[in-house]
Amino acid sequence: MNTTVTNKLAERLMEAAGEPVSGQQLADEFGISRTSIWKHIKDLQEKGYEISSVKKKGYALTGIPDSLEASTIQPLLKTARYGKTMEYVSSCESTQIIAHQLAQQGVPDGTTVLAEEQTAGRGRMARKWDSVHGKGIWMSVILRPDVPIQRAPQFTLIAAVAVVRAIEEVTGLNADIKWPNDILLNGKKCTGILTELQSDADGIQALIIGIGLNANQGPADFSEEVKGIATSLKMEKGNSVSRQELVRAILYYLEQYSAIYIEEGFGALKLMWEGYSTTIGRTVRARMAKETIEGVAESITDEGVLQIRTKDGKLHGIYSADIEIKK
Ligand code: BT5
Repeated sequence: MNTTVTNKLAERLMEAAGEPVSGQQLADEFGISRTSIWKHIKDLQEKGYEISSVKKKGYALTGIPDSLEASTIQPLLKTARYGKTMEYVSSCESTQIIAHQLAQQGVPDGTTVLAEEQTAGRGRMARKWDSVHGKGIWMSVILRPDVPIQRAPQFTLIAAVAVVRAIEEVTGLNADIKWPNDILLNGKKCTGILTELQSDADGIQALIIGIGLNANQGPADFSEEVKGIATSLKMEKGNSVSRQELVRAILYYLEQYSAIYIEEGFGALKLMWEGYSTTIGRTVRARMAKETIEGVAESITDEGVLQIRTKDGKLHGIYSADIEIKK
């Protein structure tokens, strides 16, 4: 069976928004027989699409499977480029690995990799990322911004704002950003962001923005290690959320905010970032590779650098750290 046709058929029925489309019309549009259309419909039903066949009127889509396959997400997209090229796998070690390989093959800006499950999902500094099957959003977006390398780390901040906006829009939940890469709900982590870089003498070749979002896990879905510090949107909201809508919204805001950042710099998005941040104004402990400091997180610069004032009155510019909020 030609899976491209099956996916296109799914898209076509989604666009019809529940209205029946006749088998003959579909056959004409796709240039195949009505029997072939029927076979593709059967295939979609086996994949979990709910399609009713309405007498004399045709096929109507009444439900889509809870999957991150391109065919379920692409019809929803409101982006110009992001997500237009999508790679979906049921299981992989890490979507970052796949994205790095694709980036080297020259895929376009905005190419997105999605997985139902990761067997070796990773965080910063080779930490593990819990990525249970079918309940979270494990995605990597390949960006090809024309900016100097020094401006790469701020994409983590941009992505954080995009994810918080998406969570707000789709679920109504108000999440907070803990600088630089954590998104929290009621103080617990629901999303982590990992920005990796491919560069050469000419500058950035690709940025791989990895987003791990806990959507529909229950407490038992987390490993012992993260149980006490992690949460999911479902756990906070009390009901399941649409992963497809979330991916749609994340890609939308990521495209919007990246464009602003590339054109105008972080300053243009700083106010919004600060509005969502739980870090500014708090006493924090910042653990870095070589030292740990404690002080008040006063502000963030236009370069995305966190400014911490220690008790001795000194101001420290922090580029990356693990932040513990004290009060
Ligand atoms: C991060 O690292 O928060 C970045 C996570 C990025 C994950 C995405 S998923 C798609 C893409 N593919 C990948 O392989 N990775 C990216 P960091 O700040 O270092 O935080 C890691 C820490 O978060 C761990 O040491 C745990 O304490 C905690 N953690 C692990 N899994 C978690 C989960 N599912 N939810 C909340 N916290 C978790």
